[in-house]
Amino acid sequence: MPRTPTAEALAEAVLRGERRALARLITRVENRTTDAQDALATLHPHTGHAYVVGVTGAPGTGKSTLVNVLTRALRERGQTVGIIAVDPTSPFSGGAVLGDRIRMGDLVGDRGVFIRSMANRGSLGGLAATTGDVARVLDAAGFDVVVIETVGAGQSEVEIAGTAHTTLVVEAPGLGDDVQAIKAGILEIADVLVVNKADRPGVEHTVRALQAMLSLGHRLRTVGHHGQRMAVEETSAPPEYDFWDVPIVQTVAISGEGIAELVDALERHRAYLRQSGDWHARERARVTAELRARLQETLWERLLEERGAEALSAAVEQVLARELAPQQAVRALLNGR
Ligand SMILES: Nc1nc2c(ncn2[C@@H]2O[C@H](COP(=O)(O)OP(=O)(O)OP(=O)(O)O)[C@@H](O)[C@H]2O)c(=O)[nH]1
Ligand SMILES: [Mg+2]
Repeated sequence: MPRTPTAEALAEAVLRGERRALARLITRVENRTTDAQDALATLHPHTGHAYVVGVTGAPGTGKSTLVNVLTRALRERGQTVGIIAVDPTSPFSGGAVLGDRIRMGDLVGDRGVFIRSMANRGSLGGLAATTGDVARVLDAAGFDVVVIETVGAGQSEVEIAGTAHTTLVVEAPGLGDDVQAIKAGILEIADVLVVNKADRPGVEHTVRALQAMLSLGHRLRTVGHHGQRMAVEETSAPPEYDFWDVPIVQTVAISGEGIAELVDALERHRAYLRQSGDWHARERARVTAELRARLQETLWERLLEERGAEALSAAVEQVLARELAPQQAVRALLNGR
């Protein structure tokens, strides 16, 4: 391979299973180089096999430690695992890029595991898109499971959850706020709730609070699903696959306790997704959202390019001066007047 191979050549090498090419291609994808886009197109037909698991939660809940032991458990079951740790620096673990490497150190050297830390730079939308692209590269590289760790801090993990088939939301007792997830609306994206640090005091309290939240959410979902309140009282049991009851799994990541149960929960959710048709529904929703976001970005860029930034600021002035309504300004920009 030439010293500076094209992204296309790297993509071919990734498909042949070359690990160094994988790391190099991911760097280009992260930098969003033009030729990385072509490489992604080359890889696309080879994607769609990986099971993508999102792991999110408040800083310091033990996500990285959990991903480490989860990966080991998956390896014992013969699965290969690609890990993407997004923005792992938090005040809790203080520059955890290194920390994560050390903690995940025992996985280094295993060809069935690939770990990549990604800095949270640029816009959140850009981050979600890049994370999705990197996940796709790992998928094409043949990893059975792709794990994406994000720090629960708002919009980003909701967007990144859109990339995952299954989202784990990690809680821990005694973080000050009883159940931090509630505020961030993070519970809504949880397929499996993990109460980690189950060795710590207050774990029962956290579990009870989550149970209460879940039963509330369950009722709301049922109402939403049938479109009327009456339906809550409905007695006819739905077919088994029709409904996913979000399980709460207690773990102690530092000792590995509860990890077998967590792997079981993942496998049950994966089977549920397949049987219910949710797997395809989620992929369709994800692709729809992605095309929409990419179209918006492309059309916006094209408009700026064709009309120039001045035309846009001129339109802003006209709206401010009440010469044009915003609707008229948009029409004028689109029509090139
Ligand atoms: N007691 C106890 N400590 C744990 C457990 N799991 C993780 N920890 C510790 O909690 C601290 C934070 O763990 P991390 O795995 O870095 O947590 P994180 O959620 O990845 O942190 P950020 O990526 O910074 O948000 C570390 O000191 C871990 O050793 C657990 O089950 N019990
Ligand atoms: Mg971490």
